[in-house]
Amino acid sequence: MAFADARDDEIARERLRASFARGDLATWPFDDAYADRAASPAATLAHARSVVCLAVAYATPPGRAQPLRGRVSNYAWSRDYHRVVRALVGGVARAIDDLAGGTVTAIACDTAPLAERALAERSGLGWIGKHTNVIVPGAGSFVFLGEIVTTLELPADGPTKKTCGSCSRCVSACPTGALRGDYTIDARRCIADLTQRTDAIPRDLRALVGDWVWGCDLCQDVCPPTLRAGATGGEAFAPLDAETAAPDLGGLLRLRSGTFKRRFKPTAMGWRGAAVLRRNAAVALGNALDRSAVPGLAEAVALDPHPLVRGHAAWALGRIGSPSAYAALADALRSEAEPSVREEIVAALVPESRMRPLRETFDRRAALDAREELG
Ligand code: B12
Ligand code: SF4
Ligand code: SF4
Repeated sequence: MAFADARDDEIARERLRASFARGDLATWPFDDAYADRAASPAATLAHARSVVCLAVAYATPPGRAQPLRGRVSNYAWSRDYHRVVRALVGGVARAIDDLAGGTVTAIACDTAPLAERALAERSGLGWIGKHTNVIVPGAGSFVFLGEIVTTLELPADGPTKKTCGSCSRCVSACPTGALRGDYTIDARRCIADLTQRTDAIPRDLRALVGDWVWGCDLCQDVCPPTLRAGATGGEAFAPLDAETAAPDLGGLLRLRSGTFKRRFKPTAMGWRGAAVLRRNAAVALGNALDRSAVPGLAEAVALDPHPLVRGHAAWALGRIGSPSAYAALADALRSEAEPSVREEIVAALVPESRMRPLRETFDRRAALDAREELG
């Protein structure tokens, strides 16, 4: 726990604005007005004077890659952290209110428009690493942040002098090149973002998602202060069960609302719905390059009720590329009516390397036609 004063933070505002202007957070509804609010604790609580910053360690022993099973980030395999952290932070806030004899606090964790990392850094709770997560000395970066904004004046702590120094292990470990190494991230390339967006995962990034079906821990798994800290998370952050921590990909591809509500709704994986998880299973199965996945993917491309899932199953079949995968794609093309899925099926049947000469022929033909037309 550490204290910051509640003044507007010009530096955080400019960093947020710059990142939105670059389009780094284009999959989020963030704009300059959001940056203004996030940099100003008084927007969370009028007449705010101080912010109590808390870090709650959540690392439990990491999962291992297993054949035909998806990987889930450490933060998402337990009961939804929002409830756990809000209960903890709310308890401290209530104690402060009781002492003050009235409501002098407002709490935040993740969902409030508040620059939580900037506050953690300013209070000295930790420093922002090149993977853009706050690293708490002794606890590492697998920590959730929570804040109590208060009208009370509390003695402010100063920022820590610790830094990443010349280390850049996280930047090298990131499979999608999302981390620039200058403490900024192109979140559009981050697997944590790709696995929770509700539209299509850009085709050129799907192979880089690997076996992750929710979130990603790779940049933190190699971070020296985080490694040194080890599994510091309490029982509340242990996986709900083995299947939630490493779902069988075939089963996840067939996930329907009953199992979704029971298994995933209580976790932080529950907020985007079952179709997003089925889509992620399709991508992970494509990346497994295992022909035993073809029957399940063939069923999904033909029968899944959601076009997003049918489209990504088509991609996965094309990536596996066996004769039975191509047969399933050809069958699906005969019956598919949705244009976006038809486009995915065609792209899967005719990979980019084979499309290029076709396109060039087409472009040459179009150029000749245009020349003829011009006389
Ligand atoms: C949107 C969001 C995401 C997006 C974008 C992440 C991002 N890095 O911006 C996505 C979906 C990718 C994401 C992923 C994750 N997230 Co998230 N996310 C958020 C959310 C809601 C907003 C973050 C935001 O405003 N981003 C915009 C950027 C510009 O703001 P910022 O991250 O605060 O940026 C600071 C740094 O980038 C730095 N900075 C920027 N430019 C520069 C330049 C220089 C020179 C320097 C020194 C610094 C610097 O200063 C900025 C201002 O404070 C916050 C909650 C909140 N309200 O803050 C949680 C939050 C940041 N996420 C959290 C977590 C746990 C994660 C994941 C670890 C989950 C996972 N394993 O999949 C990953 C981590 C991926 C990563 N490398 O960041 C925690 C982070 C805890 C921590 N220790 O830092 C938060 C704080 C939620 C919480 N209350 O615990 N997340
Ligand atoms: S969470 Fe994964 S994809 Fe995102 S920045 Fe870290 S290593 Fe890269
Ligand atoms: S891996 Fe190295 S550079 Fe990246 S955040 Fe950790 S200490 Fe900093």
